[in-house]
Amino acid sequence: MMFKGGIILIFVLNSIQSTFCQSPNTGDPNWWKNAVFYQIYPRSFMDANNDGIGDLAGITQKLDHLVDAGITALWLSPIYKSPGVDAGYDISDYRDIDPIFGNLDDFKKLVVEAKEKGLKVILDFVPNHTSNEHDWFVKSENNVTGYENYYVWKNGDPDTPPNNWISYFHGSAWKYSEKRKQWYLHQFADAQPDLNYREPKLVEEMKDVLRYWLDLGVDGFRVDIISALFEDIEFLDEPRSNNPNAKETEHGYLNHIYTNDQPETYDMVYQWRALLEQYQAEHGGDTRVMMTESYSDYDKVLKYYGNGTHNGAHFPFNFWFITHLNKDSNARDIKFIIDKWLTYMPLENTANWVMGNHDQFRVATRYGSARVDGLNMLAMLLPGVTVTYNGEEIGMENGEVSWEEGKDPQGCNGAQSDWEKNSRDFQRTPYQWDDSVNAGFNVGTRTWLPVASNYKTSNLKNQLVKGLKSHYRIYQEMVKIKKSNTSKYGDMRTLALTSSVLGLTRQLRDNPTYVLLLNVANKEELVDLSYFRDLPLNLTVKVPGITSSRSPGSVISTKLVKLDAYEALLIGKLGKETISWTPPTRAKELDWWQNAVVYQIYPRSFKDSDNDGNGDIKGIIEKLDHLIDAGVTAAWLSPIYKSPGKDNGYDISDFRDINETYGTMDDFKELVSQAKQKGLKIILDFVPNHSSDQHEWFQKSENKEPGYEDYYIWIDGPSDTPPNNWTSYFHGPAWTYSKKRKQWYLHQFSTYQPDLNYRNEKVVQEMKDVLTYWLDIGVDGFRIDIISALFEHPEFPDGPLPHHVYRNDQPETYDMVYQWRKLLDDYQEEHPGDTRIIMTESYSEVDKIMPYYGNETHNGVHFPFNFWFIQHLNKNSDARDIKSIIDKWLTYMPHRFTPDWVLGNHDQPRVVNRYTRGHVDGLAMLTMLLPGVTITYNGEEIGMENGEVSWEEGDDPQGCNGNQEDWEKNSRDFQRTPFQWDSTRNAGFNKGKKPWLPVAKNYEDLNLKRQKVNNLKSHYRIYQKVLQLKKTDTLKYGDLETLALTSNVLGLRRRLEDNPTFVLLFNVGNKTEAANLQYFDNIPEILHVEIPSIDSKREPGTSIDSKQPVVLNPYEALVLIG
Ligand SMILES: [Ca+2]
Ligand SMILES: [Ca+2]
Ligand SMILES: [Ca+2]
Ligand SMILES: [Ca+2]
Repeated sequence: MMFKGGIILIFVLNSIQSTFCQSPNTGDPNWWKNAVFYQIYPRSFMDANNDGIGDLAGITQKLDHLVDAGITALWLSPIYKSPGVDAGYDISDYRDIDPIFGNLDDFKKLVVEAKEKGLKVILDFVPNHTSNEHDWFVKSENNVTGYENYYVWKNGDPDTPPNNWISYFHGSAWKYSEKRKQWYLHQFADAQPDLNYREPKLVEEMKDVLRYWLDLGVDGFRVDIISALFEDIEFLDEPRSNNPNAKETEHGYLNHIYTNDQPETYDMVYQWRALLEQYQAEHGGDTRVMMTESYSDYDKVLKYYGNGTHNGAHFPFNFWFITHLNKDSNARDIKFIIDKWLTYMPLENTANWVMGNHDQFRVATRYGSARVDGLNMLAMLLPGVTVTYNGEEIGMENGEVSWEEGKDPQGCNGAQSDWEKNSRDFQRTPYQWDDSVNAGFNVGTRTWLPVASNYKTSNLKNQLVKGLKSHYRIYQEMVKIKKSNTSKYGDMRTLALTSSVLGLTRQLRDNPTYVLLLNVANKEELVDLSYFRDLPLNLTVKVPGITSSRSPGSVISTKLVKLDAYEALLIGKLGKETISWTPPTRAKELDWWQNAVVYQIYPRSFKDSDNDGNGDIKGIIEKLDHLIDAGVTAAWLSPIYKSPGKDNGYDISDFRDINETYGTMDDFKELVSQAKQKGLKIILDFVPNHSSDQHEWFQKSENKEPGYEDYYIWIDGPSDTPPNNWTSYFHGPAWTYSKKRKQWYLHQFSTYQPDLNYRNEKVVQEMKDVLTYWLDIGVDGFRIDIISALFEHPEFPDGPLPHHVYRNDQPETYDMVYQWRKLLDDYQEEHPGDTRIIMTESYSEVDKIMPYYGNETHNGVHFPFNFWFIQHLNKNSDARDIKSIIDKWLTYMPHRFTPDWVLGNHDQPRVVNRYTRGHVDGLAMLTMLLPGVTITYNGEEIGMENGEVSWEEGDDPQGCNGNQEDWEKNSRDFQRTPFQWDSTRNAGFNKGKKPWLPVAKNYEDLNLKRQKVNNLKSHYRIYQKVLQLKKTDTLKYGDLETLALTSNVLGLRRRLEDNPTFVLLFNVGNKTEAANLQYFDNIPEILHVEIPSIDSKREPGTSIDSKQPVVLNPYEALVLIG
């Protein structure tokens, strides 16, 4: 592994706020930013009066446990007066305590004692609805003056609800009131009518409720199900969701576009935040905080933080460890989910990590008890707020609650057969304090839910025994570490060290370093920590998980660490000791291809030397100096083999000969020879899946000539019924009937492209010989066309349409790729010289792509094309989208491999058309500054646009074989128009016959010659300059950090000790943006503009003060040096 650090996500926490001045009168504004919030479920925490139900006096008794654990704030699930239809979430008086928990005096006592012990108190705030027994509802239902509009009332026929909205608890979200002769809305149970926030009196009433509790000394609120607050004012029916599993009466049946996350809801959150700030301004003291609950998609959730002009919640709960991860998740999944929150969250905000709560199965149950320590350690070491549900600190498991014993309406109201799935009682059983009767929860005769049967062994008291490793002791140690400056202000880096081991480091200059290693798999793993640059050679074990065999204080080498199954380990180094920093290493010189720029030539459109209208090999030879001038490493030629041309040369009739349109074998040899002299590599397209039906192999096979019978995939069957339901990539069945052979043959592409049969060893050997043949001629490698289609399932089962499980990415396909790699490696042994490479084309999902790199025992391709800039990004993508896509490849790619970045090719609309012209320079800079290989399609270096090709002029079968009205959508001719060399006729492509496709109209303005004029800012000059940077040691070996500095400004830094640092700032939006470079840790004070994009007003050499905001024009991109 050469490149160390690309896979690293840098997240700078609070480095800006780290020097805040604390004045005694204003309290501590930042106490919450690194806090542990502890959720208490009051019914189950501690029962002081032995009636079987936990209570406020019980919580007060147990405050010392929270102090001992190191908790910052306790958050109480609802304790308000309630008939208890929904476990206290149906409130009948917002200003009073339910008698089962005690009374207001008990609450005041709790607050006073908590404050004395340095604990903050957070209350649940349930604003969406009240109980139907609330005084307001009773008055509203009776139309009492002033209360008429406190709830959401609608007229309508008593038999027909006002619209199709469905409640969270099944069935219509409307209930008819016989008293008022109107319907009222309830997004939850019908005993929970929704409050009407369009009524100003109600808004004020609820604000008064907040002030009431603030006056009683609470430190903030957790806001229940904020997403449901407002509903759209039109009350239109909601559309169906795409959830096929949801029944008609279930909430998931509809897409909640009118009842969830409405714009007015965000506004109300901003108003409440303003109220909290105002309250603090008037009353002093520490910051009062607000945290919100919603399970919406990330774009909806993150808006609760605020919108840039208004502050919202201090943090919306991050439930992704609950909703996106489970016991089957691997280290890459975990890393990606962490990165994603940090990427999409604006940098000025504070992250948070929730592992569990009263609505979710216990962590030990969801993830497996062997992972409890690792997850607690992770939640603590991640930057920001940690939220713990009571009992998780001792690794409590789900309790056993039978149908008869059940209390949760979500379980009890459903079918008994769904009990285990629906009920939330299992995670609500009483806290296990000790091994006495009822686990110390009370000394009475009963408990409202049964105590879990394992309480005799699994309880806090046992875990407090001195000298014994326990979940609790580990939790406690981690809370201490969380309070360190390293944890508060240090850099964070995460790496999937293997697919099973997550590594996380926190580092801060002159402070201790912490490294968490977390093996989530049930098998031993070996990891190399030198993938984290700058770690000391030896680290000391600080906190081992309870299954770890290591003792605190033992020293381990970071070179190679062996982790047992499920082992979690926190290792570190004290800041006071002398740290022996590992110098940045260039362990091994990069091989030529590992930071290459591969330039794709589309031969027919590149340069026509004999004026017949088609580009050719001699034309490429003429233009080799352009490639040298641009600085590219290798030219990859789209197919130039003999072909009837039914699919642009991808239908090959002789794998060992050259298409006469392009020239002769001698021309090709001349090209290879001249390229070598100029130091340029030549890569050929290799099209292994199929041949042309004109290939002699196919003709022999169709005639059943001995030896050739099984070169293709032949199947018996009646002539009017294809063997199965597979369709071709080019529409219609994937099978054609041969009248000659009276059998069907398979073609995943057109009928003229029969699939070769790789289950025939002779075919395998023939194609290997083809590779050797071209290697002998001197090519430097191969780009393998549509590798995913190589093998099909041997039994040809019907499959889901169109291209699916049985004929893409079959296990045998990977194996064939590994065989080809071995062929190249063996060839290398026998014919020394520069490495010959293979790269593969497939548009498959991430889990299917990565195995092309190889597995633990075999090397595969040097790199599979990374098409994600094509597939997942476009002109609407913001900086976070781009960062997240980069992170994803680097996370899921095993470290020993080399990443690559493809912006375009002959099958995709031009970059200018998929993005905008404004993006051209920034994307060139970005894909060159990223580690690994950059792939350029010819013409992109000058920012060519899609040409204009009419239906009549078209050539591409994908367009021509379709309907004329789909021409613009289907045809790939637009991105294949001739290269624009200069402003002479035919753009310098030739001086003769009309080119095979028309030259784009803009060629007189947009051509290479114009862009090469000295001192003119041009796409080409920028491409050329940034390509030169790619050859520096910094870009070869340096760390990579990416940050979404704002939602539209992407920041990227590459740095290497004793070398210049390069920073890219790229505004991907069409508005002016100010970026704060201080989010990069240790950024040089002064940087200089190295390369500005063509629209930038900044000149090269301009200095940039990194302490000042850098204002970027729309689409402005700058490479800075420092
Ligand atoms: Ca009680
Ligand atoms: Ca509502
Ligand atoms: Ca020609
Ligand atoms: Ca195939």
